[in-house]
Amino acid sequence: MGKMEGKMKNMKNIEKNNCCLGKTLKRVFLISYFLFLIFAFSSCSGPQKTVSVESDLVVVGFSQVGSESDWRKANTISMQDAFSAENGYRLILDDAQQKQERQITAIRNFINQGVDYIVLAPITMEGWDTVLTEAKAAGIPVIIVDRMVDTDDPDIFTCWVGSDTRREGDTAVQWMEKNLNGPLRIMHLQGNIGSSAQAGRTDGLDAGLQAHPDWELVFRAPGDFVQAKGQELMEEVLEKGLDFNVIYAENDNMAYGAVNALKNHDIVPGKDVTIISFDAAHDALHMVLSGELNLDVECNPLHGPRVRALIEQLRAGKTPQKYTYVDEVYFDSENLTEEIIAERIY
Ligand code: GYE
Repeated sequence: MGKMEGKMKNMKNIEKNNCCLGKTLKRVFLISYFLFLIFAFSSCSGPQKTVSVESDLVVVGFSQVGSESDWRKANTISMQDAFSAENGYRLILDDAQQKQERQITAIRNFINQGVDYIVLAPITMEGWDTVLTEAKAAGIPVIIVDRMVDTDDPDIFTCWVGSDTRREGDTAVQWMEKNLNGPLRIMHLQGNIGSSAQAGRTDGLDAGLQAHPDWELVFRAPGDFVQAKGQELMEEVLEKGLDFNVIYAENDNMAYGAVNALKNHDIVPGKDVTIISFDAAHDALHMVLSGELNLDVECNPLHGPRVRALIEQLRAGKTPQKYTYVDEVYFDSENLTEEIIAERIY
């Protein structure tokens, strides 16, 4: 092979190599482009998918009173479980920390966000007309849960579910009539003044006081359903040296506080003093069994599935019953057992 021929061959090889290199580059480019398209499409469809899944969820704004008691905490959990994403809901939970202004702000935020339903556990009965009229004008159904609202226009809310707290008070009074011998000197720890839970239980006791001249009200003050406040009030009463033989605590947490205060003063709860409470939370029921509490009137906090059932009726175009009262019982040493406590969720 001559020199010239050799050079030509080398040139061809270089050309051939260049050509292969070009093809390879082209391939790499095409593959990258292809991969880029796949990535671009998949990343486009990602968020779209999430949005469409999310937009299928029914949005519920829930204005909760606070977390003042075991009852309230159980109630919040019940709502969160019932309105989970698996059940097709997105729950926006607002804890108002026992302040009505915060509940009103929360409802206005729900209206601005355009939620599908508003659920309100109202701290007090009064003061809802304006904001609920705003919700109605925005076309958002409002379900009231647990406590009542007091309004001249019941059309500003769709329906209500909760406890008959006046009946709970009457149950306690009937139990006192049957189980205690007068004269009674009663020390009364009240819940949030102006809430239907307080009003019902207080009205029940007042009717009892009216009917029994040998029942005397020694002390009455609000402990806002909070354990620490119940204990503080009880300490105050003990320091004042007031004489009493019954404590009527409008919820379990205030009863726990009262029991602690009695123990601090070497008074035996349930024996030296009869203690009546409301809610029937697990810890309180154990105290009924051990004899530290004498009566616990049940107040059921498991409203989540009940509120969901109401919303499901509304979604199906039905008109739910305006008021739904939950059936409740009471517990004392006569009817309570470990098995009963073990079966109870709350
Ligand atoms: O008894 C109390 C809670 O509104 C029925 O509120 C509810 C009451 C309940 O904090 O423990």
